[in-house]
Amino acid sequence: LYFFMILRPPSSTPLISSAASDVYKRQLSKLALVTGITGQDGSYLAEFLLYKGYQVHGLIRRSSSFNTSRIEHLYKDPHEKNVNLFLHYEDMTTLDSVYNLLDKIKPDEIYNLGAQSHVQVSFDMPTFTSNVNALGNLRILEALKSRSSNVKFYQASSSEMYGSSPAPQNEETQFRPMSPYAVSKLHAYWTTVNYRESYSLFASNGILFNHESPRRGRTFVTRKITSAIANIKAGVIDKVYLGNLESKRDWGYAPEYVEVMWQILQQNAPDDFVIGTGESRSVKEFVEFAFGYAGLDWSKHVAQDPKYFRPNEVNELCADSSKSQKKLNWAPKIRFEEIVKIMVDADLKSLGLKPIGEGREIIEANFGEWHL
Ligand code: NAP
Ligand code: F7E
Repeated sequence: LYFFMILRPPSSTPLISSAASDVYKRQLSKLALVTGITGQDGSYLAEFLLYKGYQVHGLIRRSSSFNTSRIEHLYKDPHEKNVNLFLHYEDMTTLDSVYNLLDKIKPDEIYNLGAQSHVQVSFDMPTFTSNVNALGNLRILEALKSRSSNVKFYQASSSEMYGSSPAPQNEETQFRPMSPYAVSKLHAYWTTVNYRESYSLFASNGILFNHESPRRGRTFVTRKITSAIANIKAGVIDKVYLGNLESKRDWGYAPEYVEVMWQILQQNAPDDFVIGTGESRSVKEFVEFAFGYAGLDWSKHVAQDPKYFRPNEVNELCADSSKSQKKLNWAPKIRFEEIVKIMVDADLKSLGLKPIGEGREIIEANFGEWHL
């Protein structure tokens, strides 16, 4: 992928041709712009939208090492026929080309997933986190406002915004953020609401609770655990060091959550929706179940290191998704134990080890078509 990008550097000759919007529209039903396309959710969303017949434009940031591994399988040389995925260099901290891109691409839908998404890192890099997460959202909405556009806008809001508010949390629950990440996401949440109400933009928030997958970044706790299990099985490491094992999270399966992002933008009116499974488990429960599934005794391999404790911790998140169930007819298919099995199996397989096997069956039984 980088090979093609280097041949046609976006700054001088973007993957867009000069007759851009006409060329882009072609016979495709819709056109989407996705920030954060190289992330866990962005990569699944791109896959889902391409399956739905969309032309997808993704923003990727310049990096001296590859950051596109999650979308390599979707990318084609733009010189080929029937190319429906286009990438543009951009950074959420500037969004220099956002006006230009809106004019050229004329997207029907924008999914704003680009973020510094690591809560602990946000304590170390608070101003950067706000610049990307809070001001990045504002930069896009300002551009949309000035174009009096009909574009539908999705903001990736987070259950972290609830912070210390007692579980279960729904759309009416008070926000009490406990990290710079949560504060930055709250800024973006309210900006989205404010621009909807002030300028009649179609702008919606998905307040998503934690969602995981084999594509989850390895520094988030679930993937850190499942990846460590595979490495322990392979004899590469003997121990994994974690922080707080008592906090509880509502863990769902990421591919299901990108489907609902799309659904939120297919509503007749913009609105805000909580999405989660309604089941909250502790980090310790995740550890116990994952190690048990792989046939390992967790107490021999898990240790704690104070460096993974946060200055402030969200104790329990658990979604009350009744509004989404009613209005979007949405209910989660994949539950806690199934997610763990899918992730452990995928990490075993990636190291050339034999998966236990149930993970594949769970995906086949619940998905088809776009997510196999
Ligand atoms: P992720 O894997 O960390 O992906 C974040 C994406 O944002 C990556 O593509 C990353 O690019 C991009 N990005 C970061 N900084 C950027 C910058 N300065 N300019 C341009 N792009 C930048 O996150 P995710 O789990 O897919 O989550 C997607 C969105 O949902 C995020 O906004 C996150 O905060 C939010 N969210 C996630 C969850 C969850 O449980 N996963 C729950 C609620 C809300 P690189 O690949 O180059 O780093
Ligand atoms: O932590 C504890 C940690 O980093 C989960 C992001 O996608 O979801 C995610 O944020 C819990 C916390 O996710 C380690 O203290 C223990 O209580 O996997 P995490 P998160 O902070 O919940 C929300 C909804 C988002 O929006 C975010 O973008 O696990 N924990 N030991 C640890 N966490 C990490 N990362 N590493 C540890 O070693």
